[in-house]
Formats: sequence, structure tokens, C-alpha cells
Amino acid sequence: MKIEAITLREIHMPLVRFFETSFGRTISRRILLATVHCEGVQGWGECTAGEHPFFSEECTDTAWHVLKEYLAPALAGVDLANGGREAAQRMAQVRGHRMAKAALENAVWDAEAQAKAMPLWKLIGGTRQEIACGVSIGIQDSHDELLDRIAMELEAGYQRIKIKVKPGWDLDVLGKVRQRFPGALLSCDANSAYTLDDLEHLKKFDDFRLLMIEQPLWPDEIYMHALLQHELSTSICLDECIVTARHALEAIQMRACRILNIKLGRVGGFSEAIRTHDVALNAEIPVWCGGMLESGLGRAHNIALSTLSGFSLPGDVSASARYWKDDIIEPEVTVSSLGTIQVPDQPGRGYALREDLIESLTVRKETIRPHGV
Ligand code: OSB
Ligand code: MG
Repeated sequence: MKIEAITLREIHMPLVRFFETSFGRTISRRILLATVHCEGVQGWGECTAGEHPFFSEECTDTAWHVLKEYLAPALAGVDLANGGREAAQRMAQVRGHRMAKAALENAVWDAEAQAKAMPLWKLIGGTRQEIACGVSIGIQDSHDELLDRIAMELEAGYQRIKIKVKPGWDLDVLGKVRQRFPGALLSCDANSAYTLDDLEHLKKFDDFRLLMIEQPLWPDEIYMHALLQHELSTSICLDECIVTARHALEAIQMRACRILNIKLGRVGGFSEAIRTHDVALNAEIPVWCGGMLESGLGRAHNIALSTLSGFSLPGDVSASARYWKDDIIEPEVTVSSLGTIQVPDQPGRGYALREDLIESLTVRKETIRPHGV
């Protein structure tokens, strides 16, 4: 598959409601999209970097720089015999910048699925036609607001509730949530807000029958999570500190977690996400697909990823309408009253792009062509 040119663009999309984590509040997204133009087919990928380097080192502007100066030039004009996997290999000279790489690699997978007229989820080896959905609910202005939101999402059918926690928004909140929703499948995500000095405090999380506590400690630390997991009965799920399949293997061997969150951007694209999934499946560690407040494009790719057989827990992949007034895909992602998404059977990602809407949301755009063309 020949990459004739690559278009990068930045779109601005206001969230229907703010989303707050231990590292800050997001009210509007600046999202980078990459389009690979290949012999009449356009593959699209989304960069999941945030507006600021708070979740990880990457942000919208570092991704734009690295995509424009290094990653797009590494692929423009190249004939990829082995699709997305080869795209990843050709970008490997750049260290890190995984979310930037994933935007391009996933665009190549998207193009390959269209060129082969097969659903993307089948191309990556998916096995299920329906995926289970949970929601991630941010820190709110009040406890009552949070309880109301949880009630609403459970009523809508979502199978698992995850709440964000941080020092000062944790034990009291979890206590109230448990009291009001004793039977809910409940987890929490700290986004690295604690240290091992908080050990006695973190042990109290065991009182709430949580499915998991996600990434309680440092974003670059696996071993310390192993020490903590040894002290907790609640399962730890790692997010931030697993950026390769090797990390997943190390974490599993160290018993640093019993569950893994896999994000396409965090690990650098479909090929590493599939390898990470395979490592977990082999070790019988359940995985689920995380979210990064994606537009419909990234959401469609998350749905495809979630069809791999090891994704046995409800993910953070939920309905478009929870994030956007108008999503950039057609149809929007909808969730059934049983908390599931039906995986589309059409070729490619299975959701058309609303290109006029995308154009109207675009604030910058640049096309990279092969050298000398
Ligand atoms: O840690 O999973 C996370 C959003 C932004 C950055 C990090 C995370 C999240 C979420 C939201 O939890 C998941 C979503 O609804 O897309
Ligand atoms: Mg997380």
C-alpha cells in the first residue's frame, strides 16, 4: 500500500461537560487527526495526546511537531508491504511520542481495512460483535452531583462505573457511592495521585468492594505498584505506566497488577496494543480498553480493539453523546440499554466521517508529500 501523502489537521471540539481528573479539568479538546492518502483510499487516525503534558509527556503541540517533522516524512512516499506493522517499524527511530505514532499507524490500519474491504476489527483479529461498556465519571463540584451522574449512567445501562479519585475526593465519596449503589460494579482511577507514604490510607480502599483501583502511584513506576498490590486485597489496574507490551509482561511477572487497561495511543498504535493484549491473554490477566476523551474516530478504533478476545471487562468506550453535541462520525456511537455497543460489519472502521463538519472544526491543516514531489 503506497502512502502518497499525509494530511495533518487540528480540530477544536468543546466537550458537552467538563471532565476532571486528579491532574486537571478539560472543557474543550484540541484533537489532531492524521489522514493517509493511499491509492484512492483515505485512512484516518486520531492522536489521543491531551492539550497539556499532564497525563503523559505528550501534548497536542508536541505531537504536531513530531508528526510533521519526523513521522509523516518517514512514511510519505513509502510502499508499505506490511501495513500498520511496517508503518510502526519505519517510525521506530523516534523514541517515545507514542500517541503521535499511533495517529499515523492507526490511519494505515484504517486504510488497509478499506482497501481489503474488510471490517477493521476482523483485520486485527477481533472475535466479538458486541462489546461491553462502562463509563468514567470525573471529579464533580459536589458529592450529590456525582451520585446523580452515577444514577443516570446506571439507568442508561452502563455495566461498570469508574470514578476519578484524588486525596480529598476519595474515601468519603466511595463510601457514599457504595451506600447508594451497593450492587454496582465499581472501580476508581487515581491517575497517579498517591505515593507509598499513603499506604495506610490506600488500604482503606479495600472496604468498598472495588473491581479495581487504577494507577494509584507514579506514572513511570511498576515495581512500587508491586509493593502496593502485595498490601491490598483490591486489584490494581495499571494505565499510565504500561507503554509497551514488555512493560505489561514485567508488571504481570512482578505481580504489580491483576488487570490491565490498554489504550491505543498510550502504547503507540494497534500493533503494540495487540501485542500487549496477547501478553495479558497468555497470562490470564483480564484487560479492558481505556478512553482519552476521543472524537468518534478514535472511538471507532477503540471499538475495533475491544473485539479482541482478551477484552473481557467493560471498557471506558461509551456513547458519542456523552462527550459531543455533534460527533464527527456517522452514525454516532450509541450504547444499548444493556450497556453494549454493536460492532459494525461494514468495511474499514464502520463509521463514515462527516468531512464537512471536520473541515468546519479545523484550525490548522498541512499536507506532507514525499520529498521532491
Ligand atoms: O486515566 O483513563 C484515564 C481521560 C483522559 C485522560 C486519562 C483518562 C481519562 C478517562 C476518560 O478516564 C475515559 C473516557 O471517557 O474517554
Ligand atoms: Mg486511567
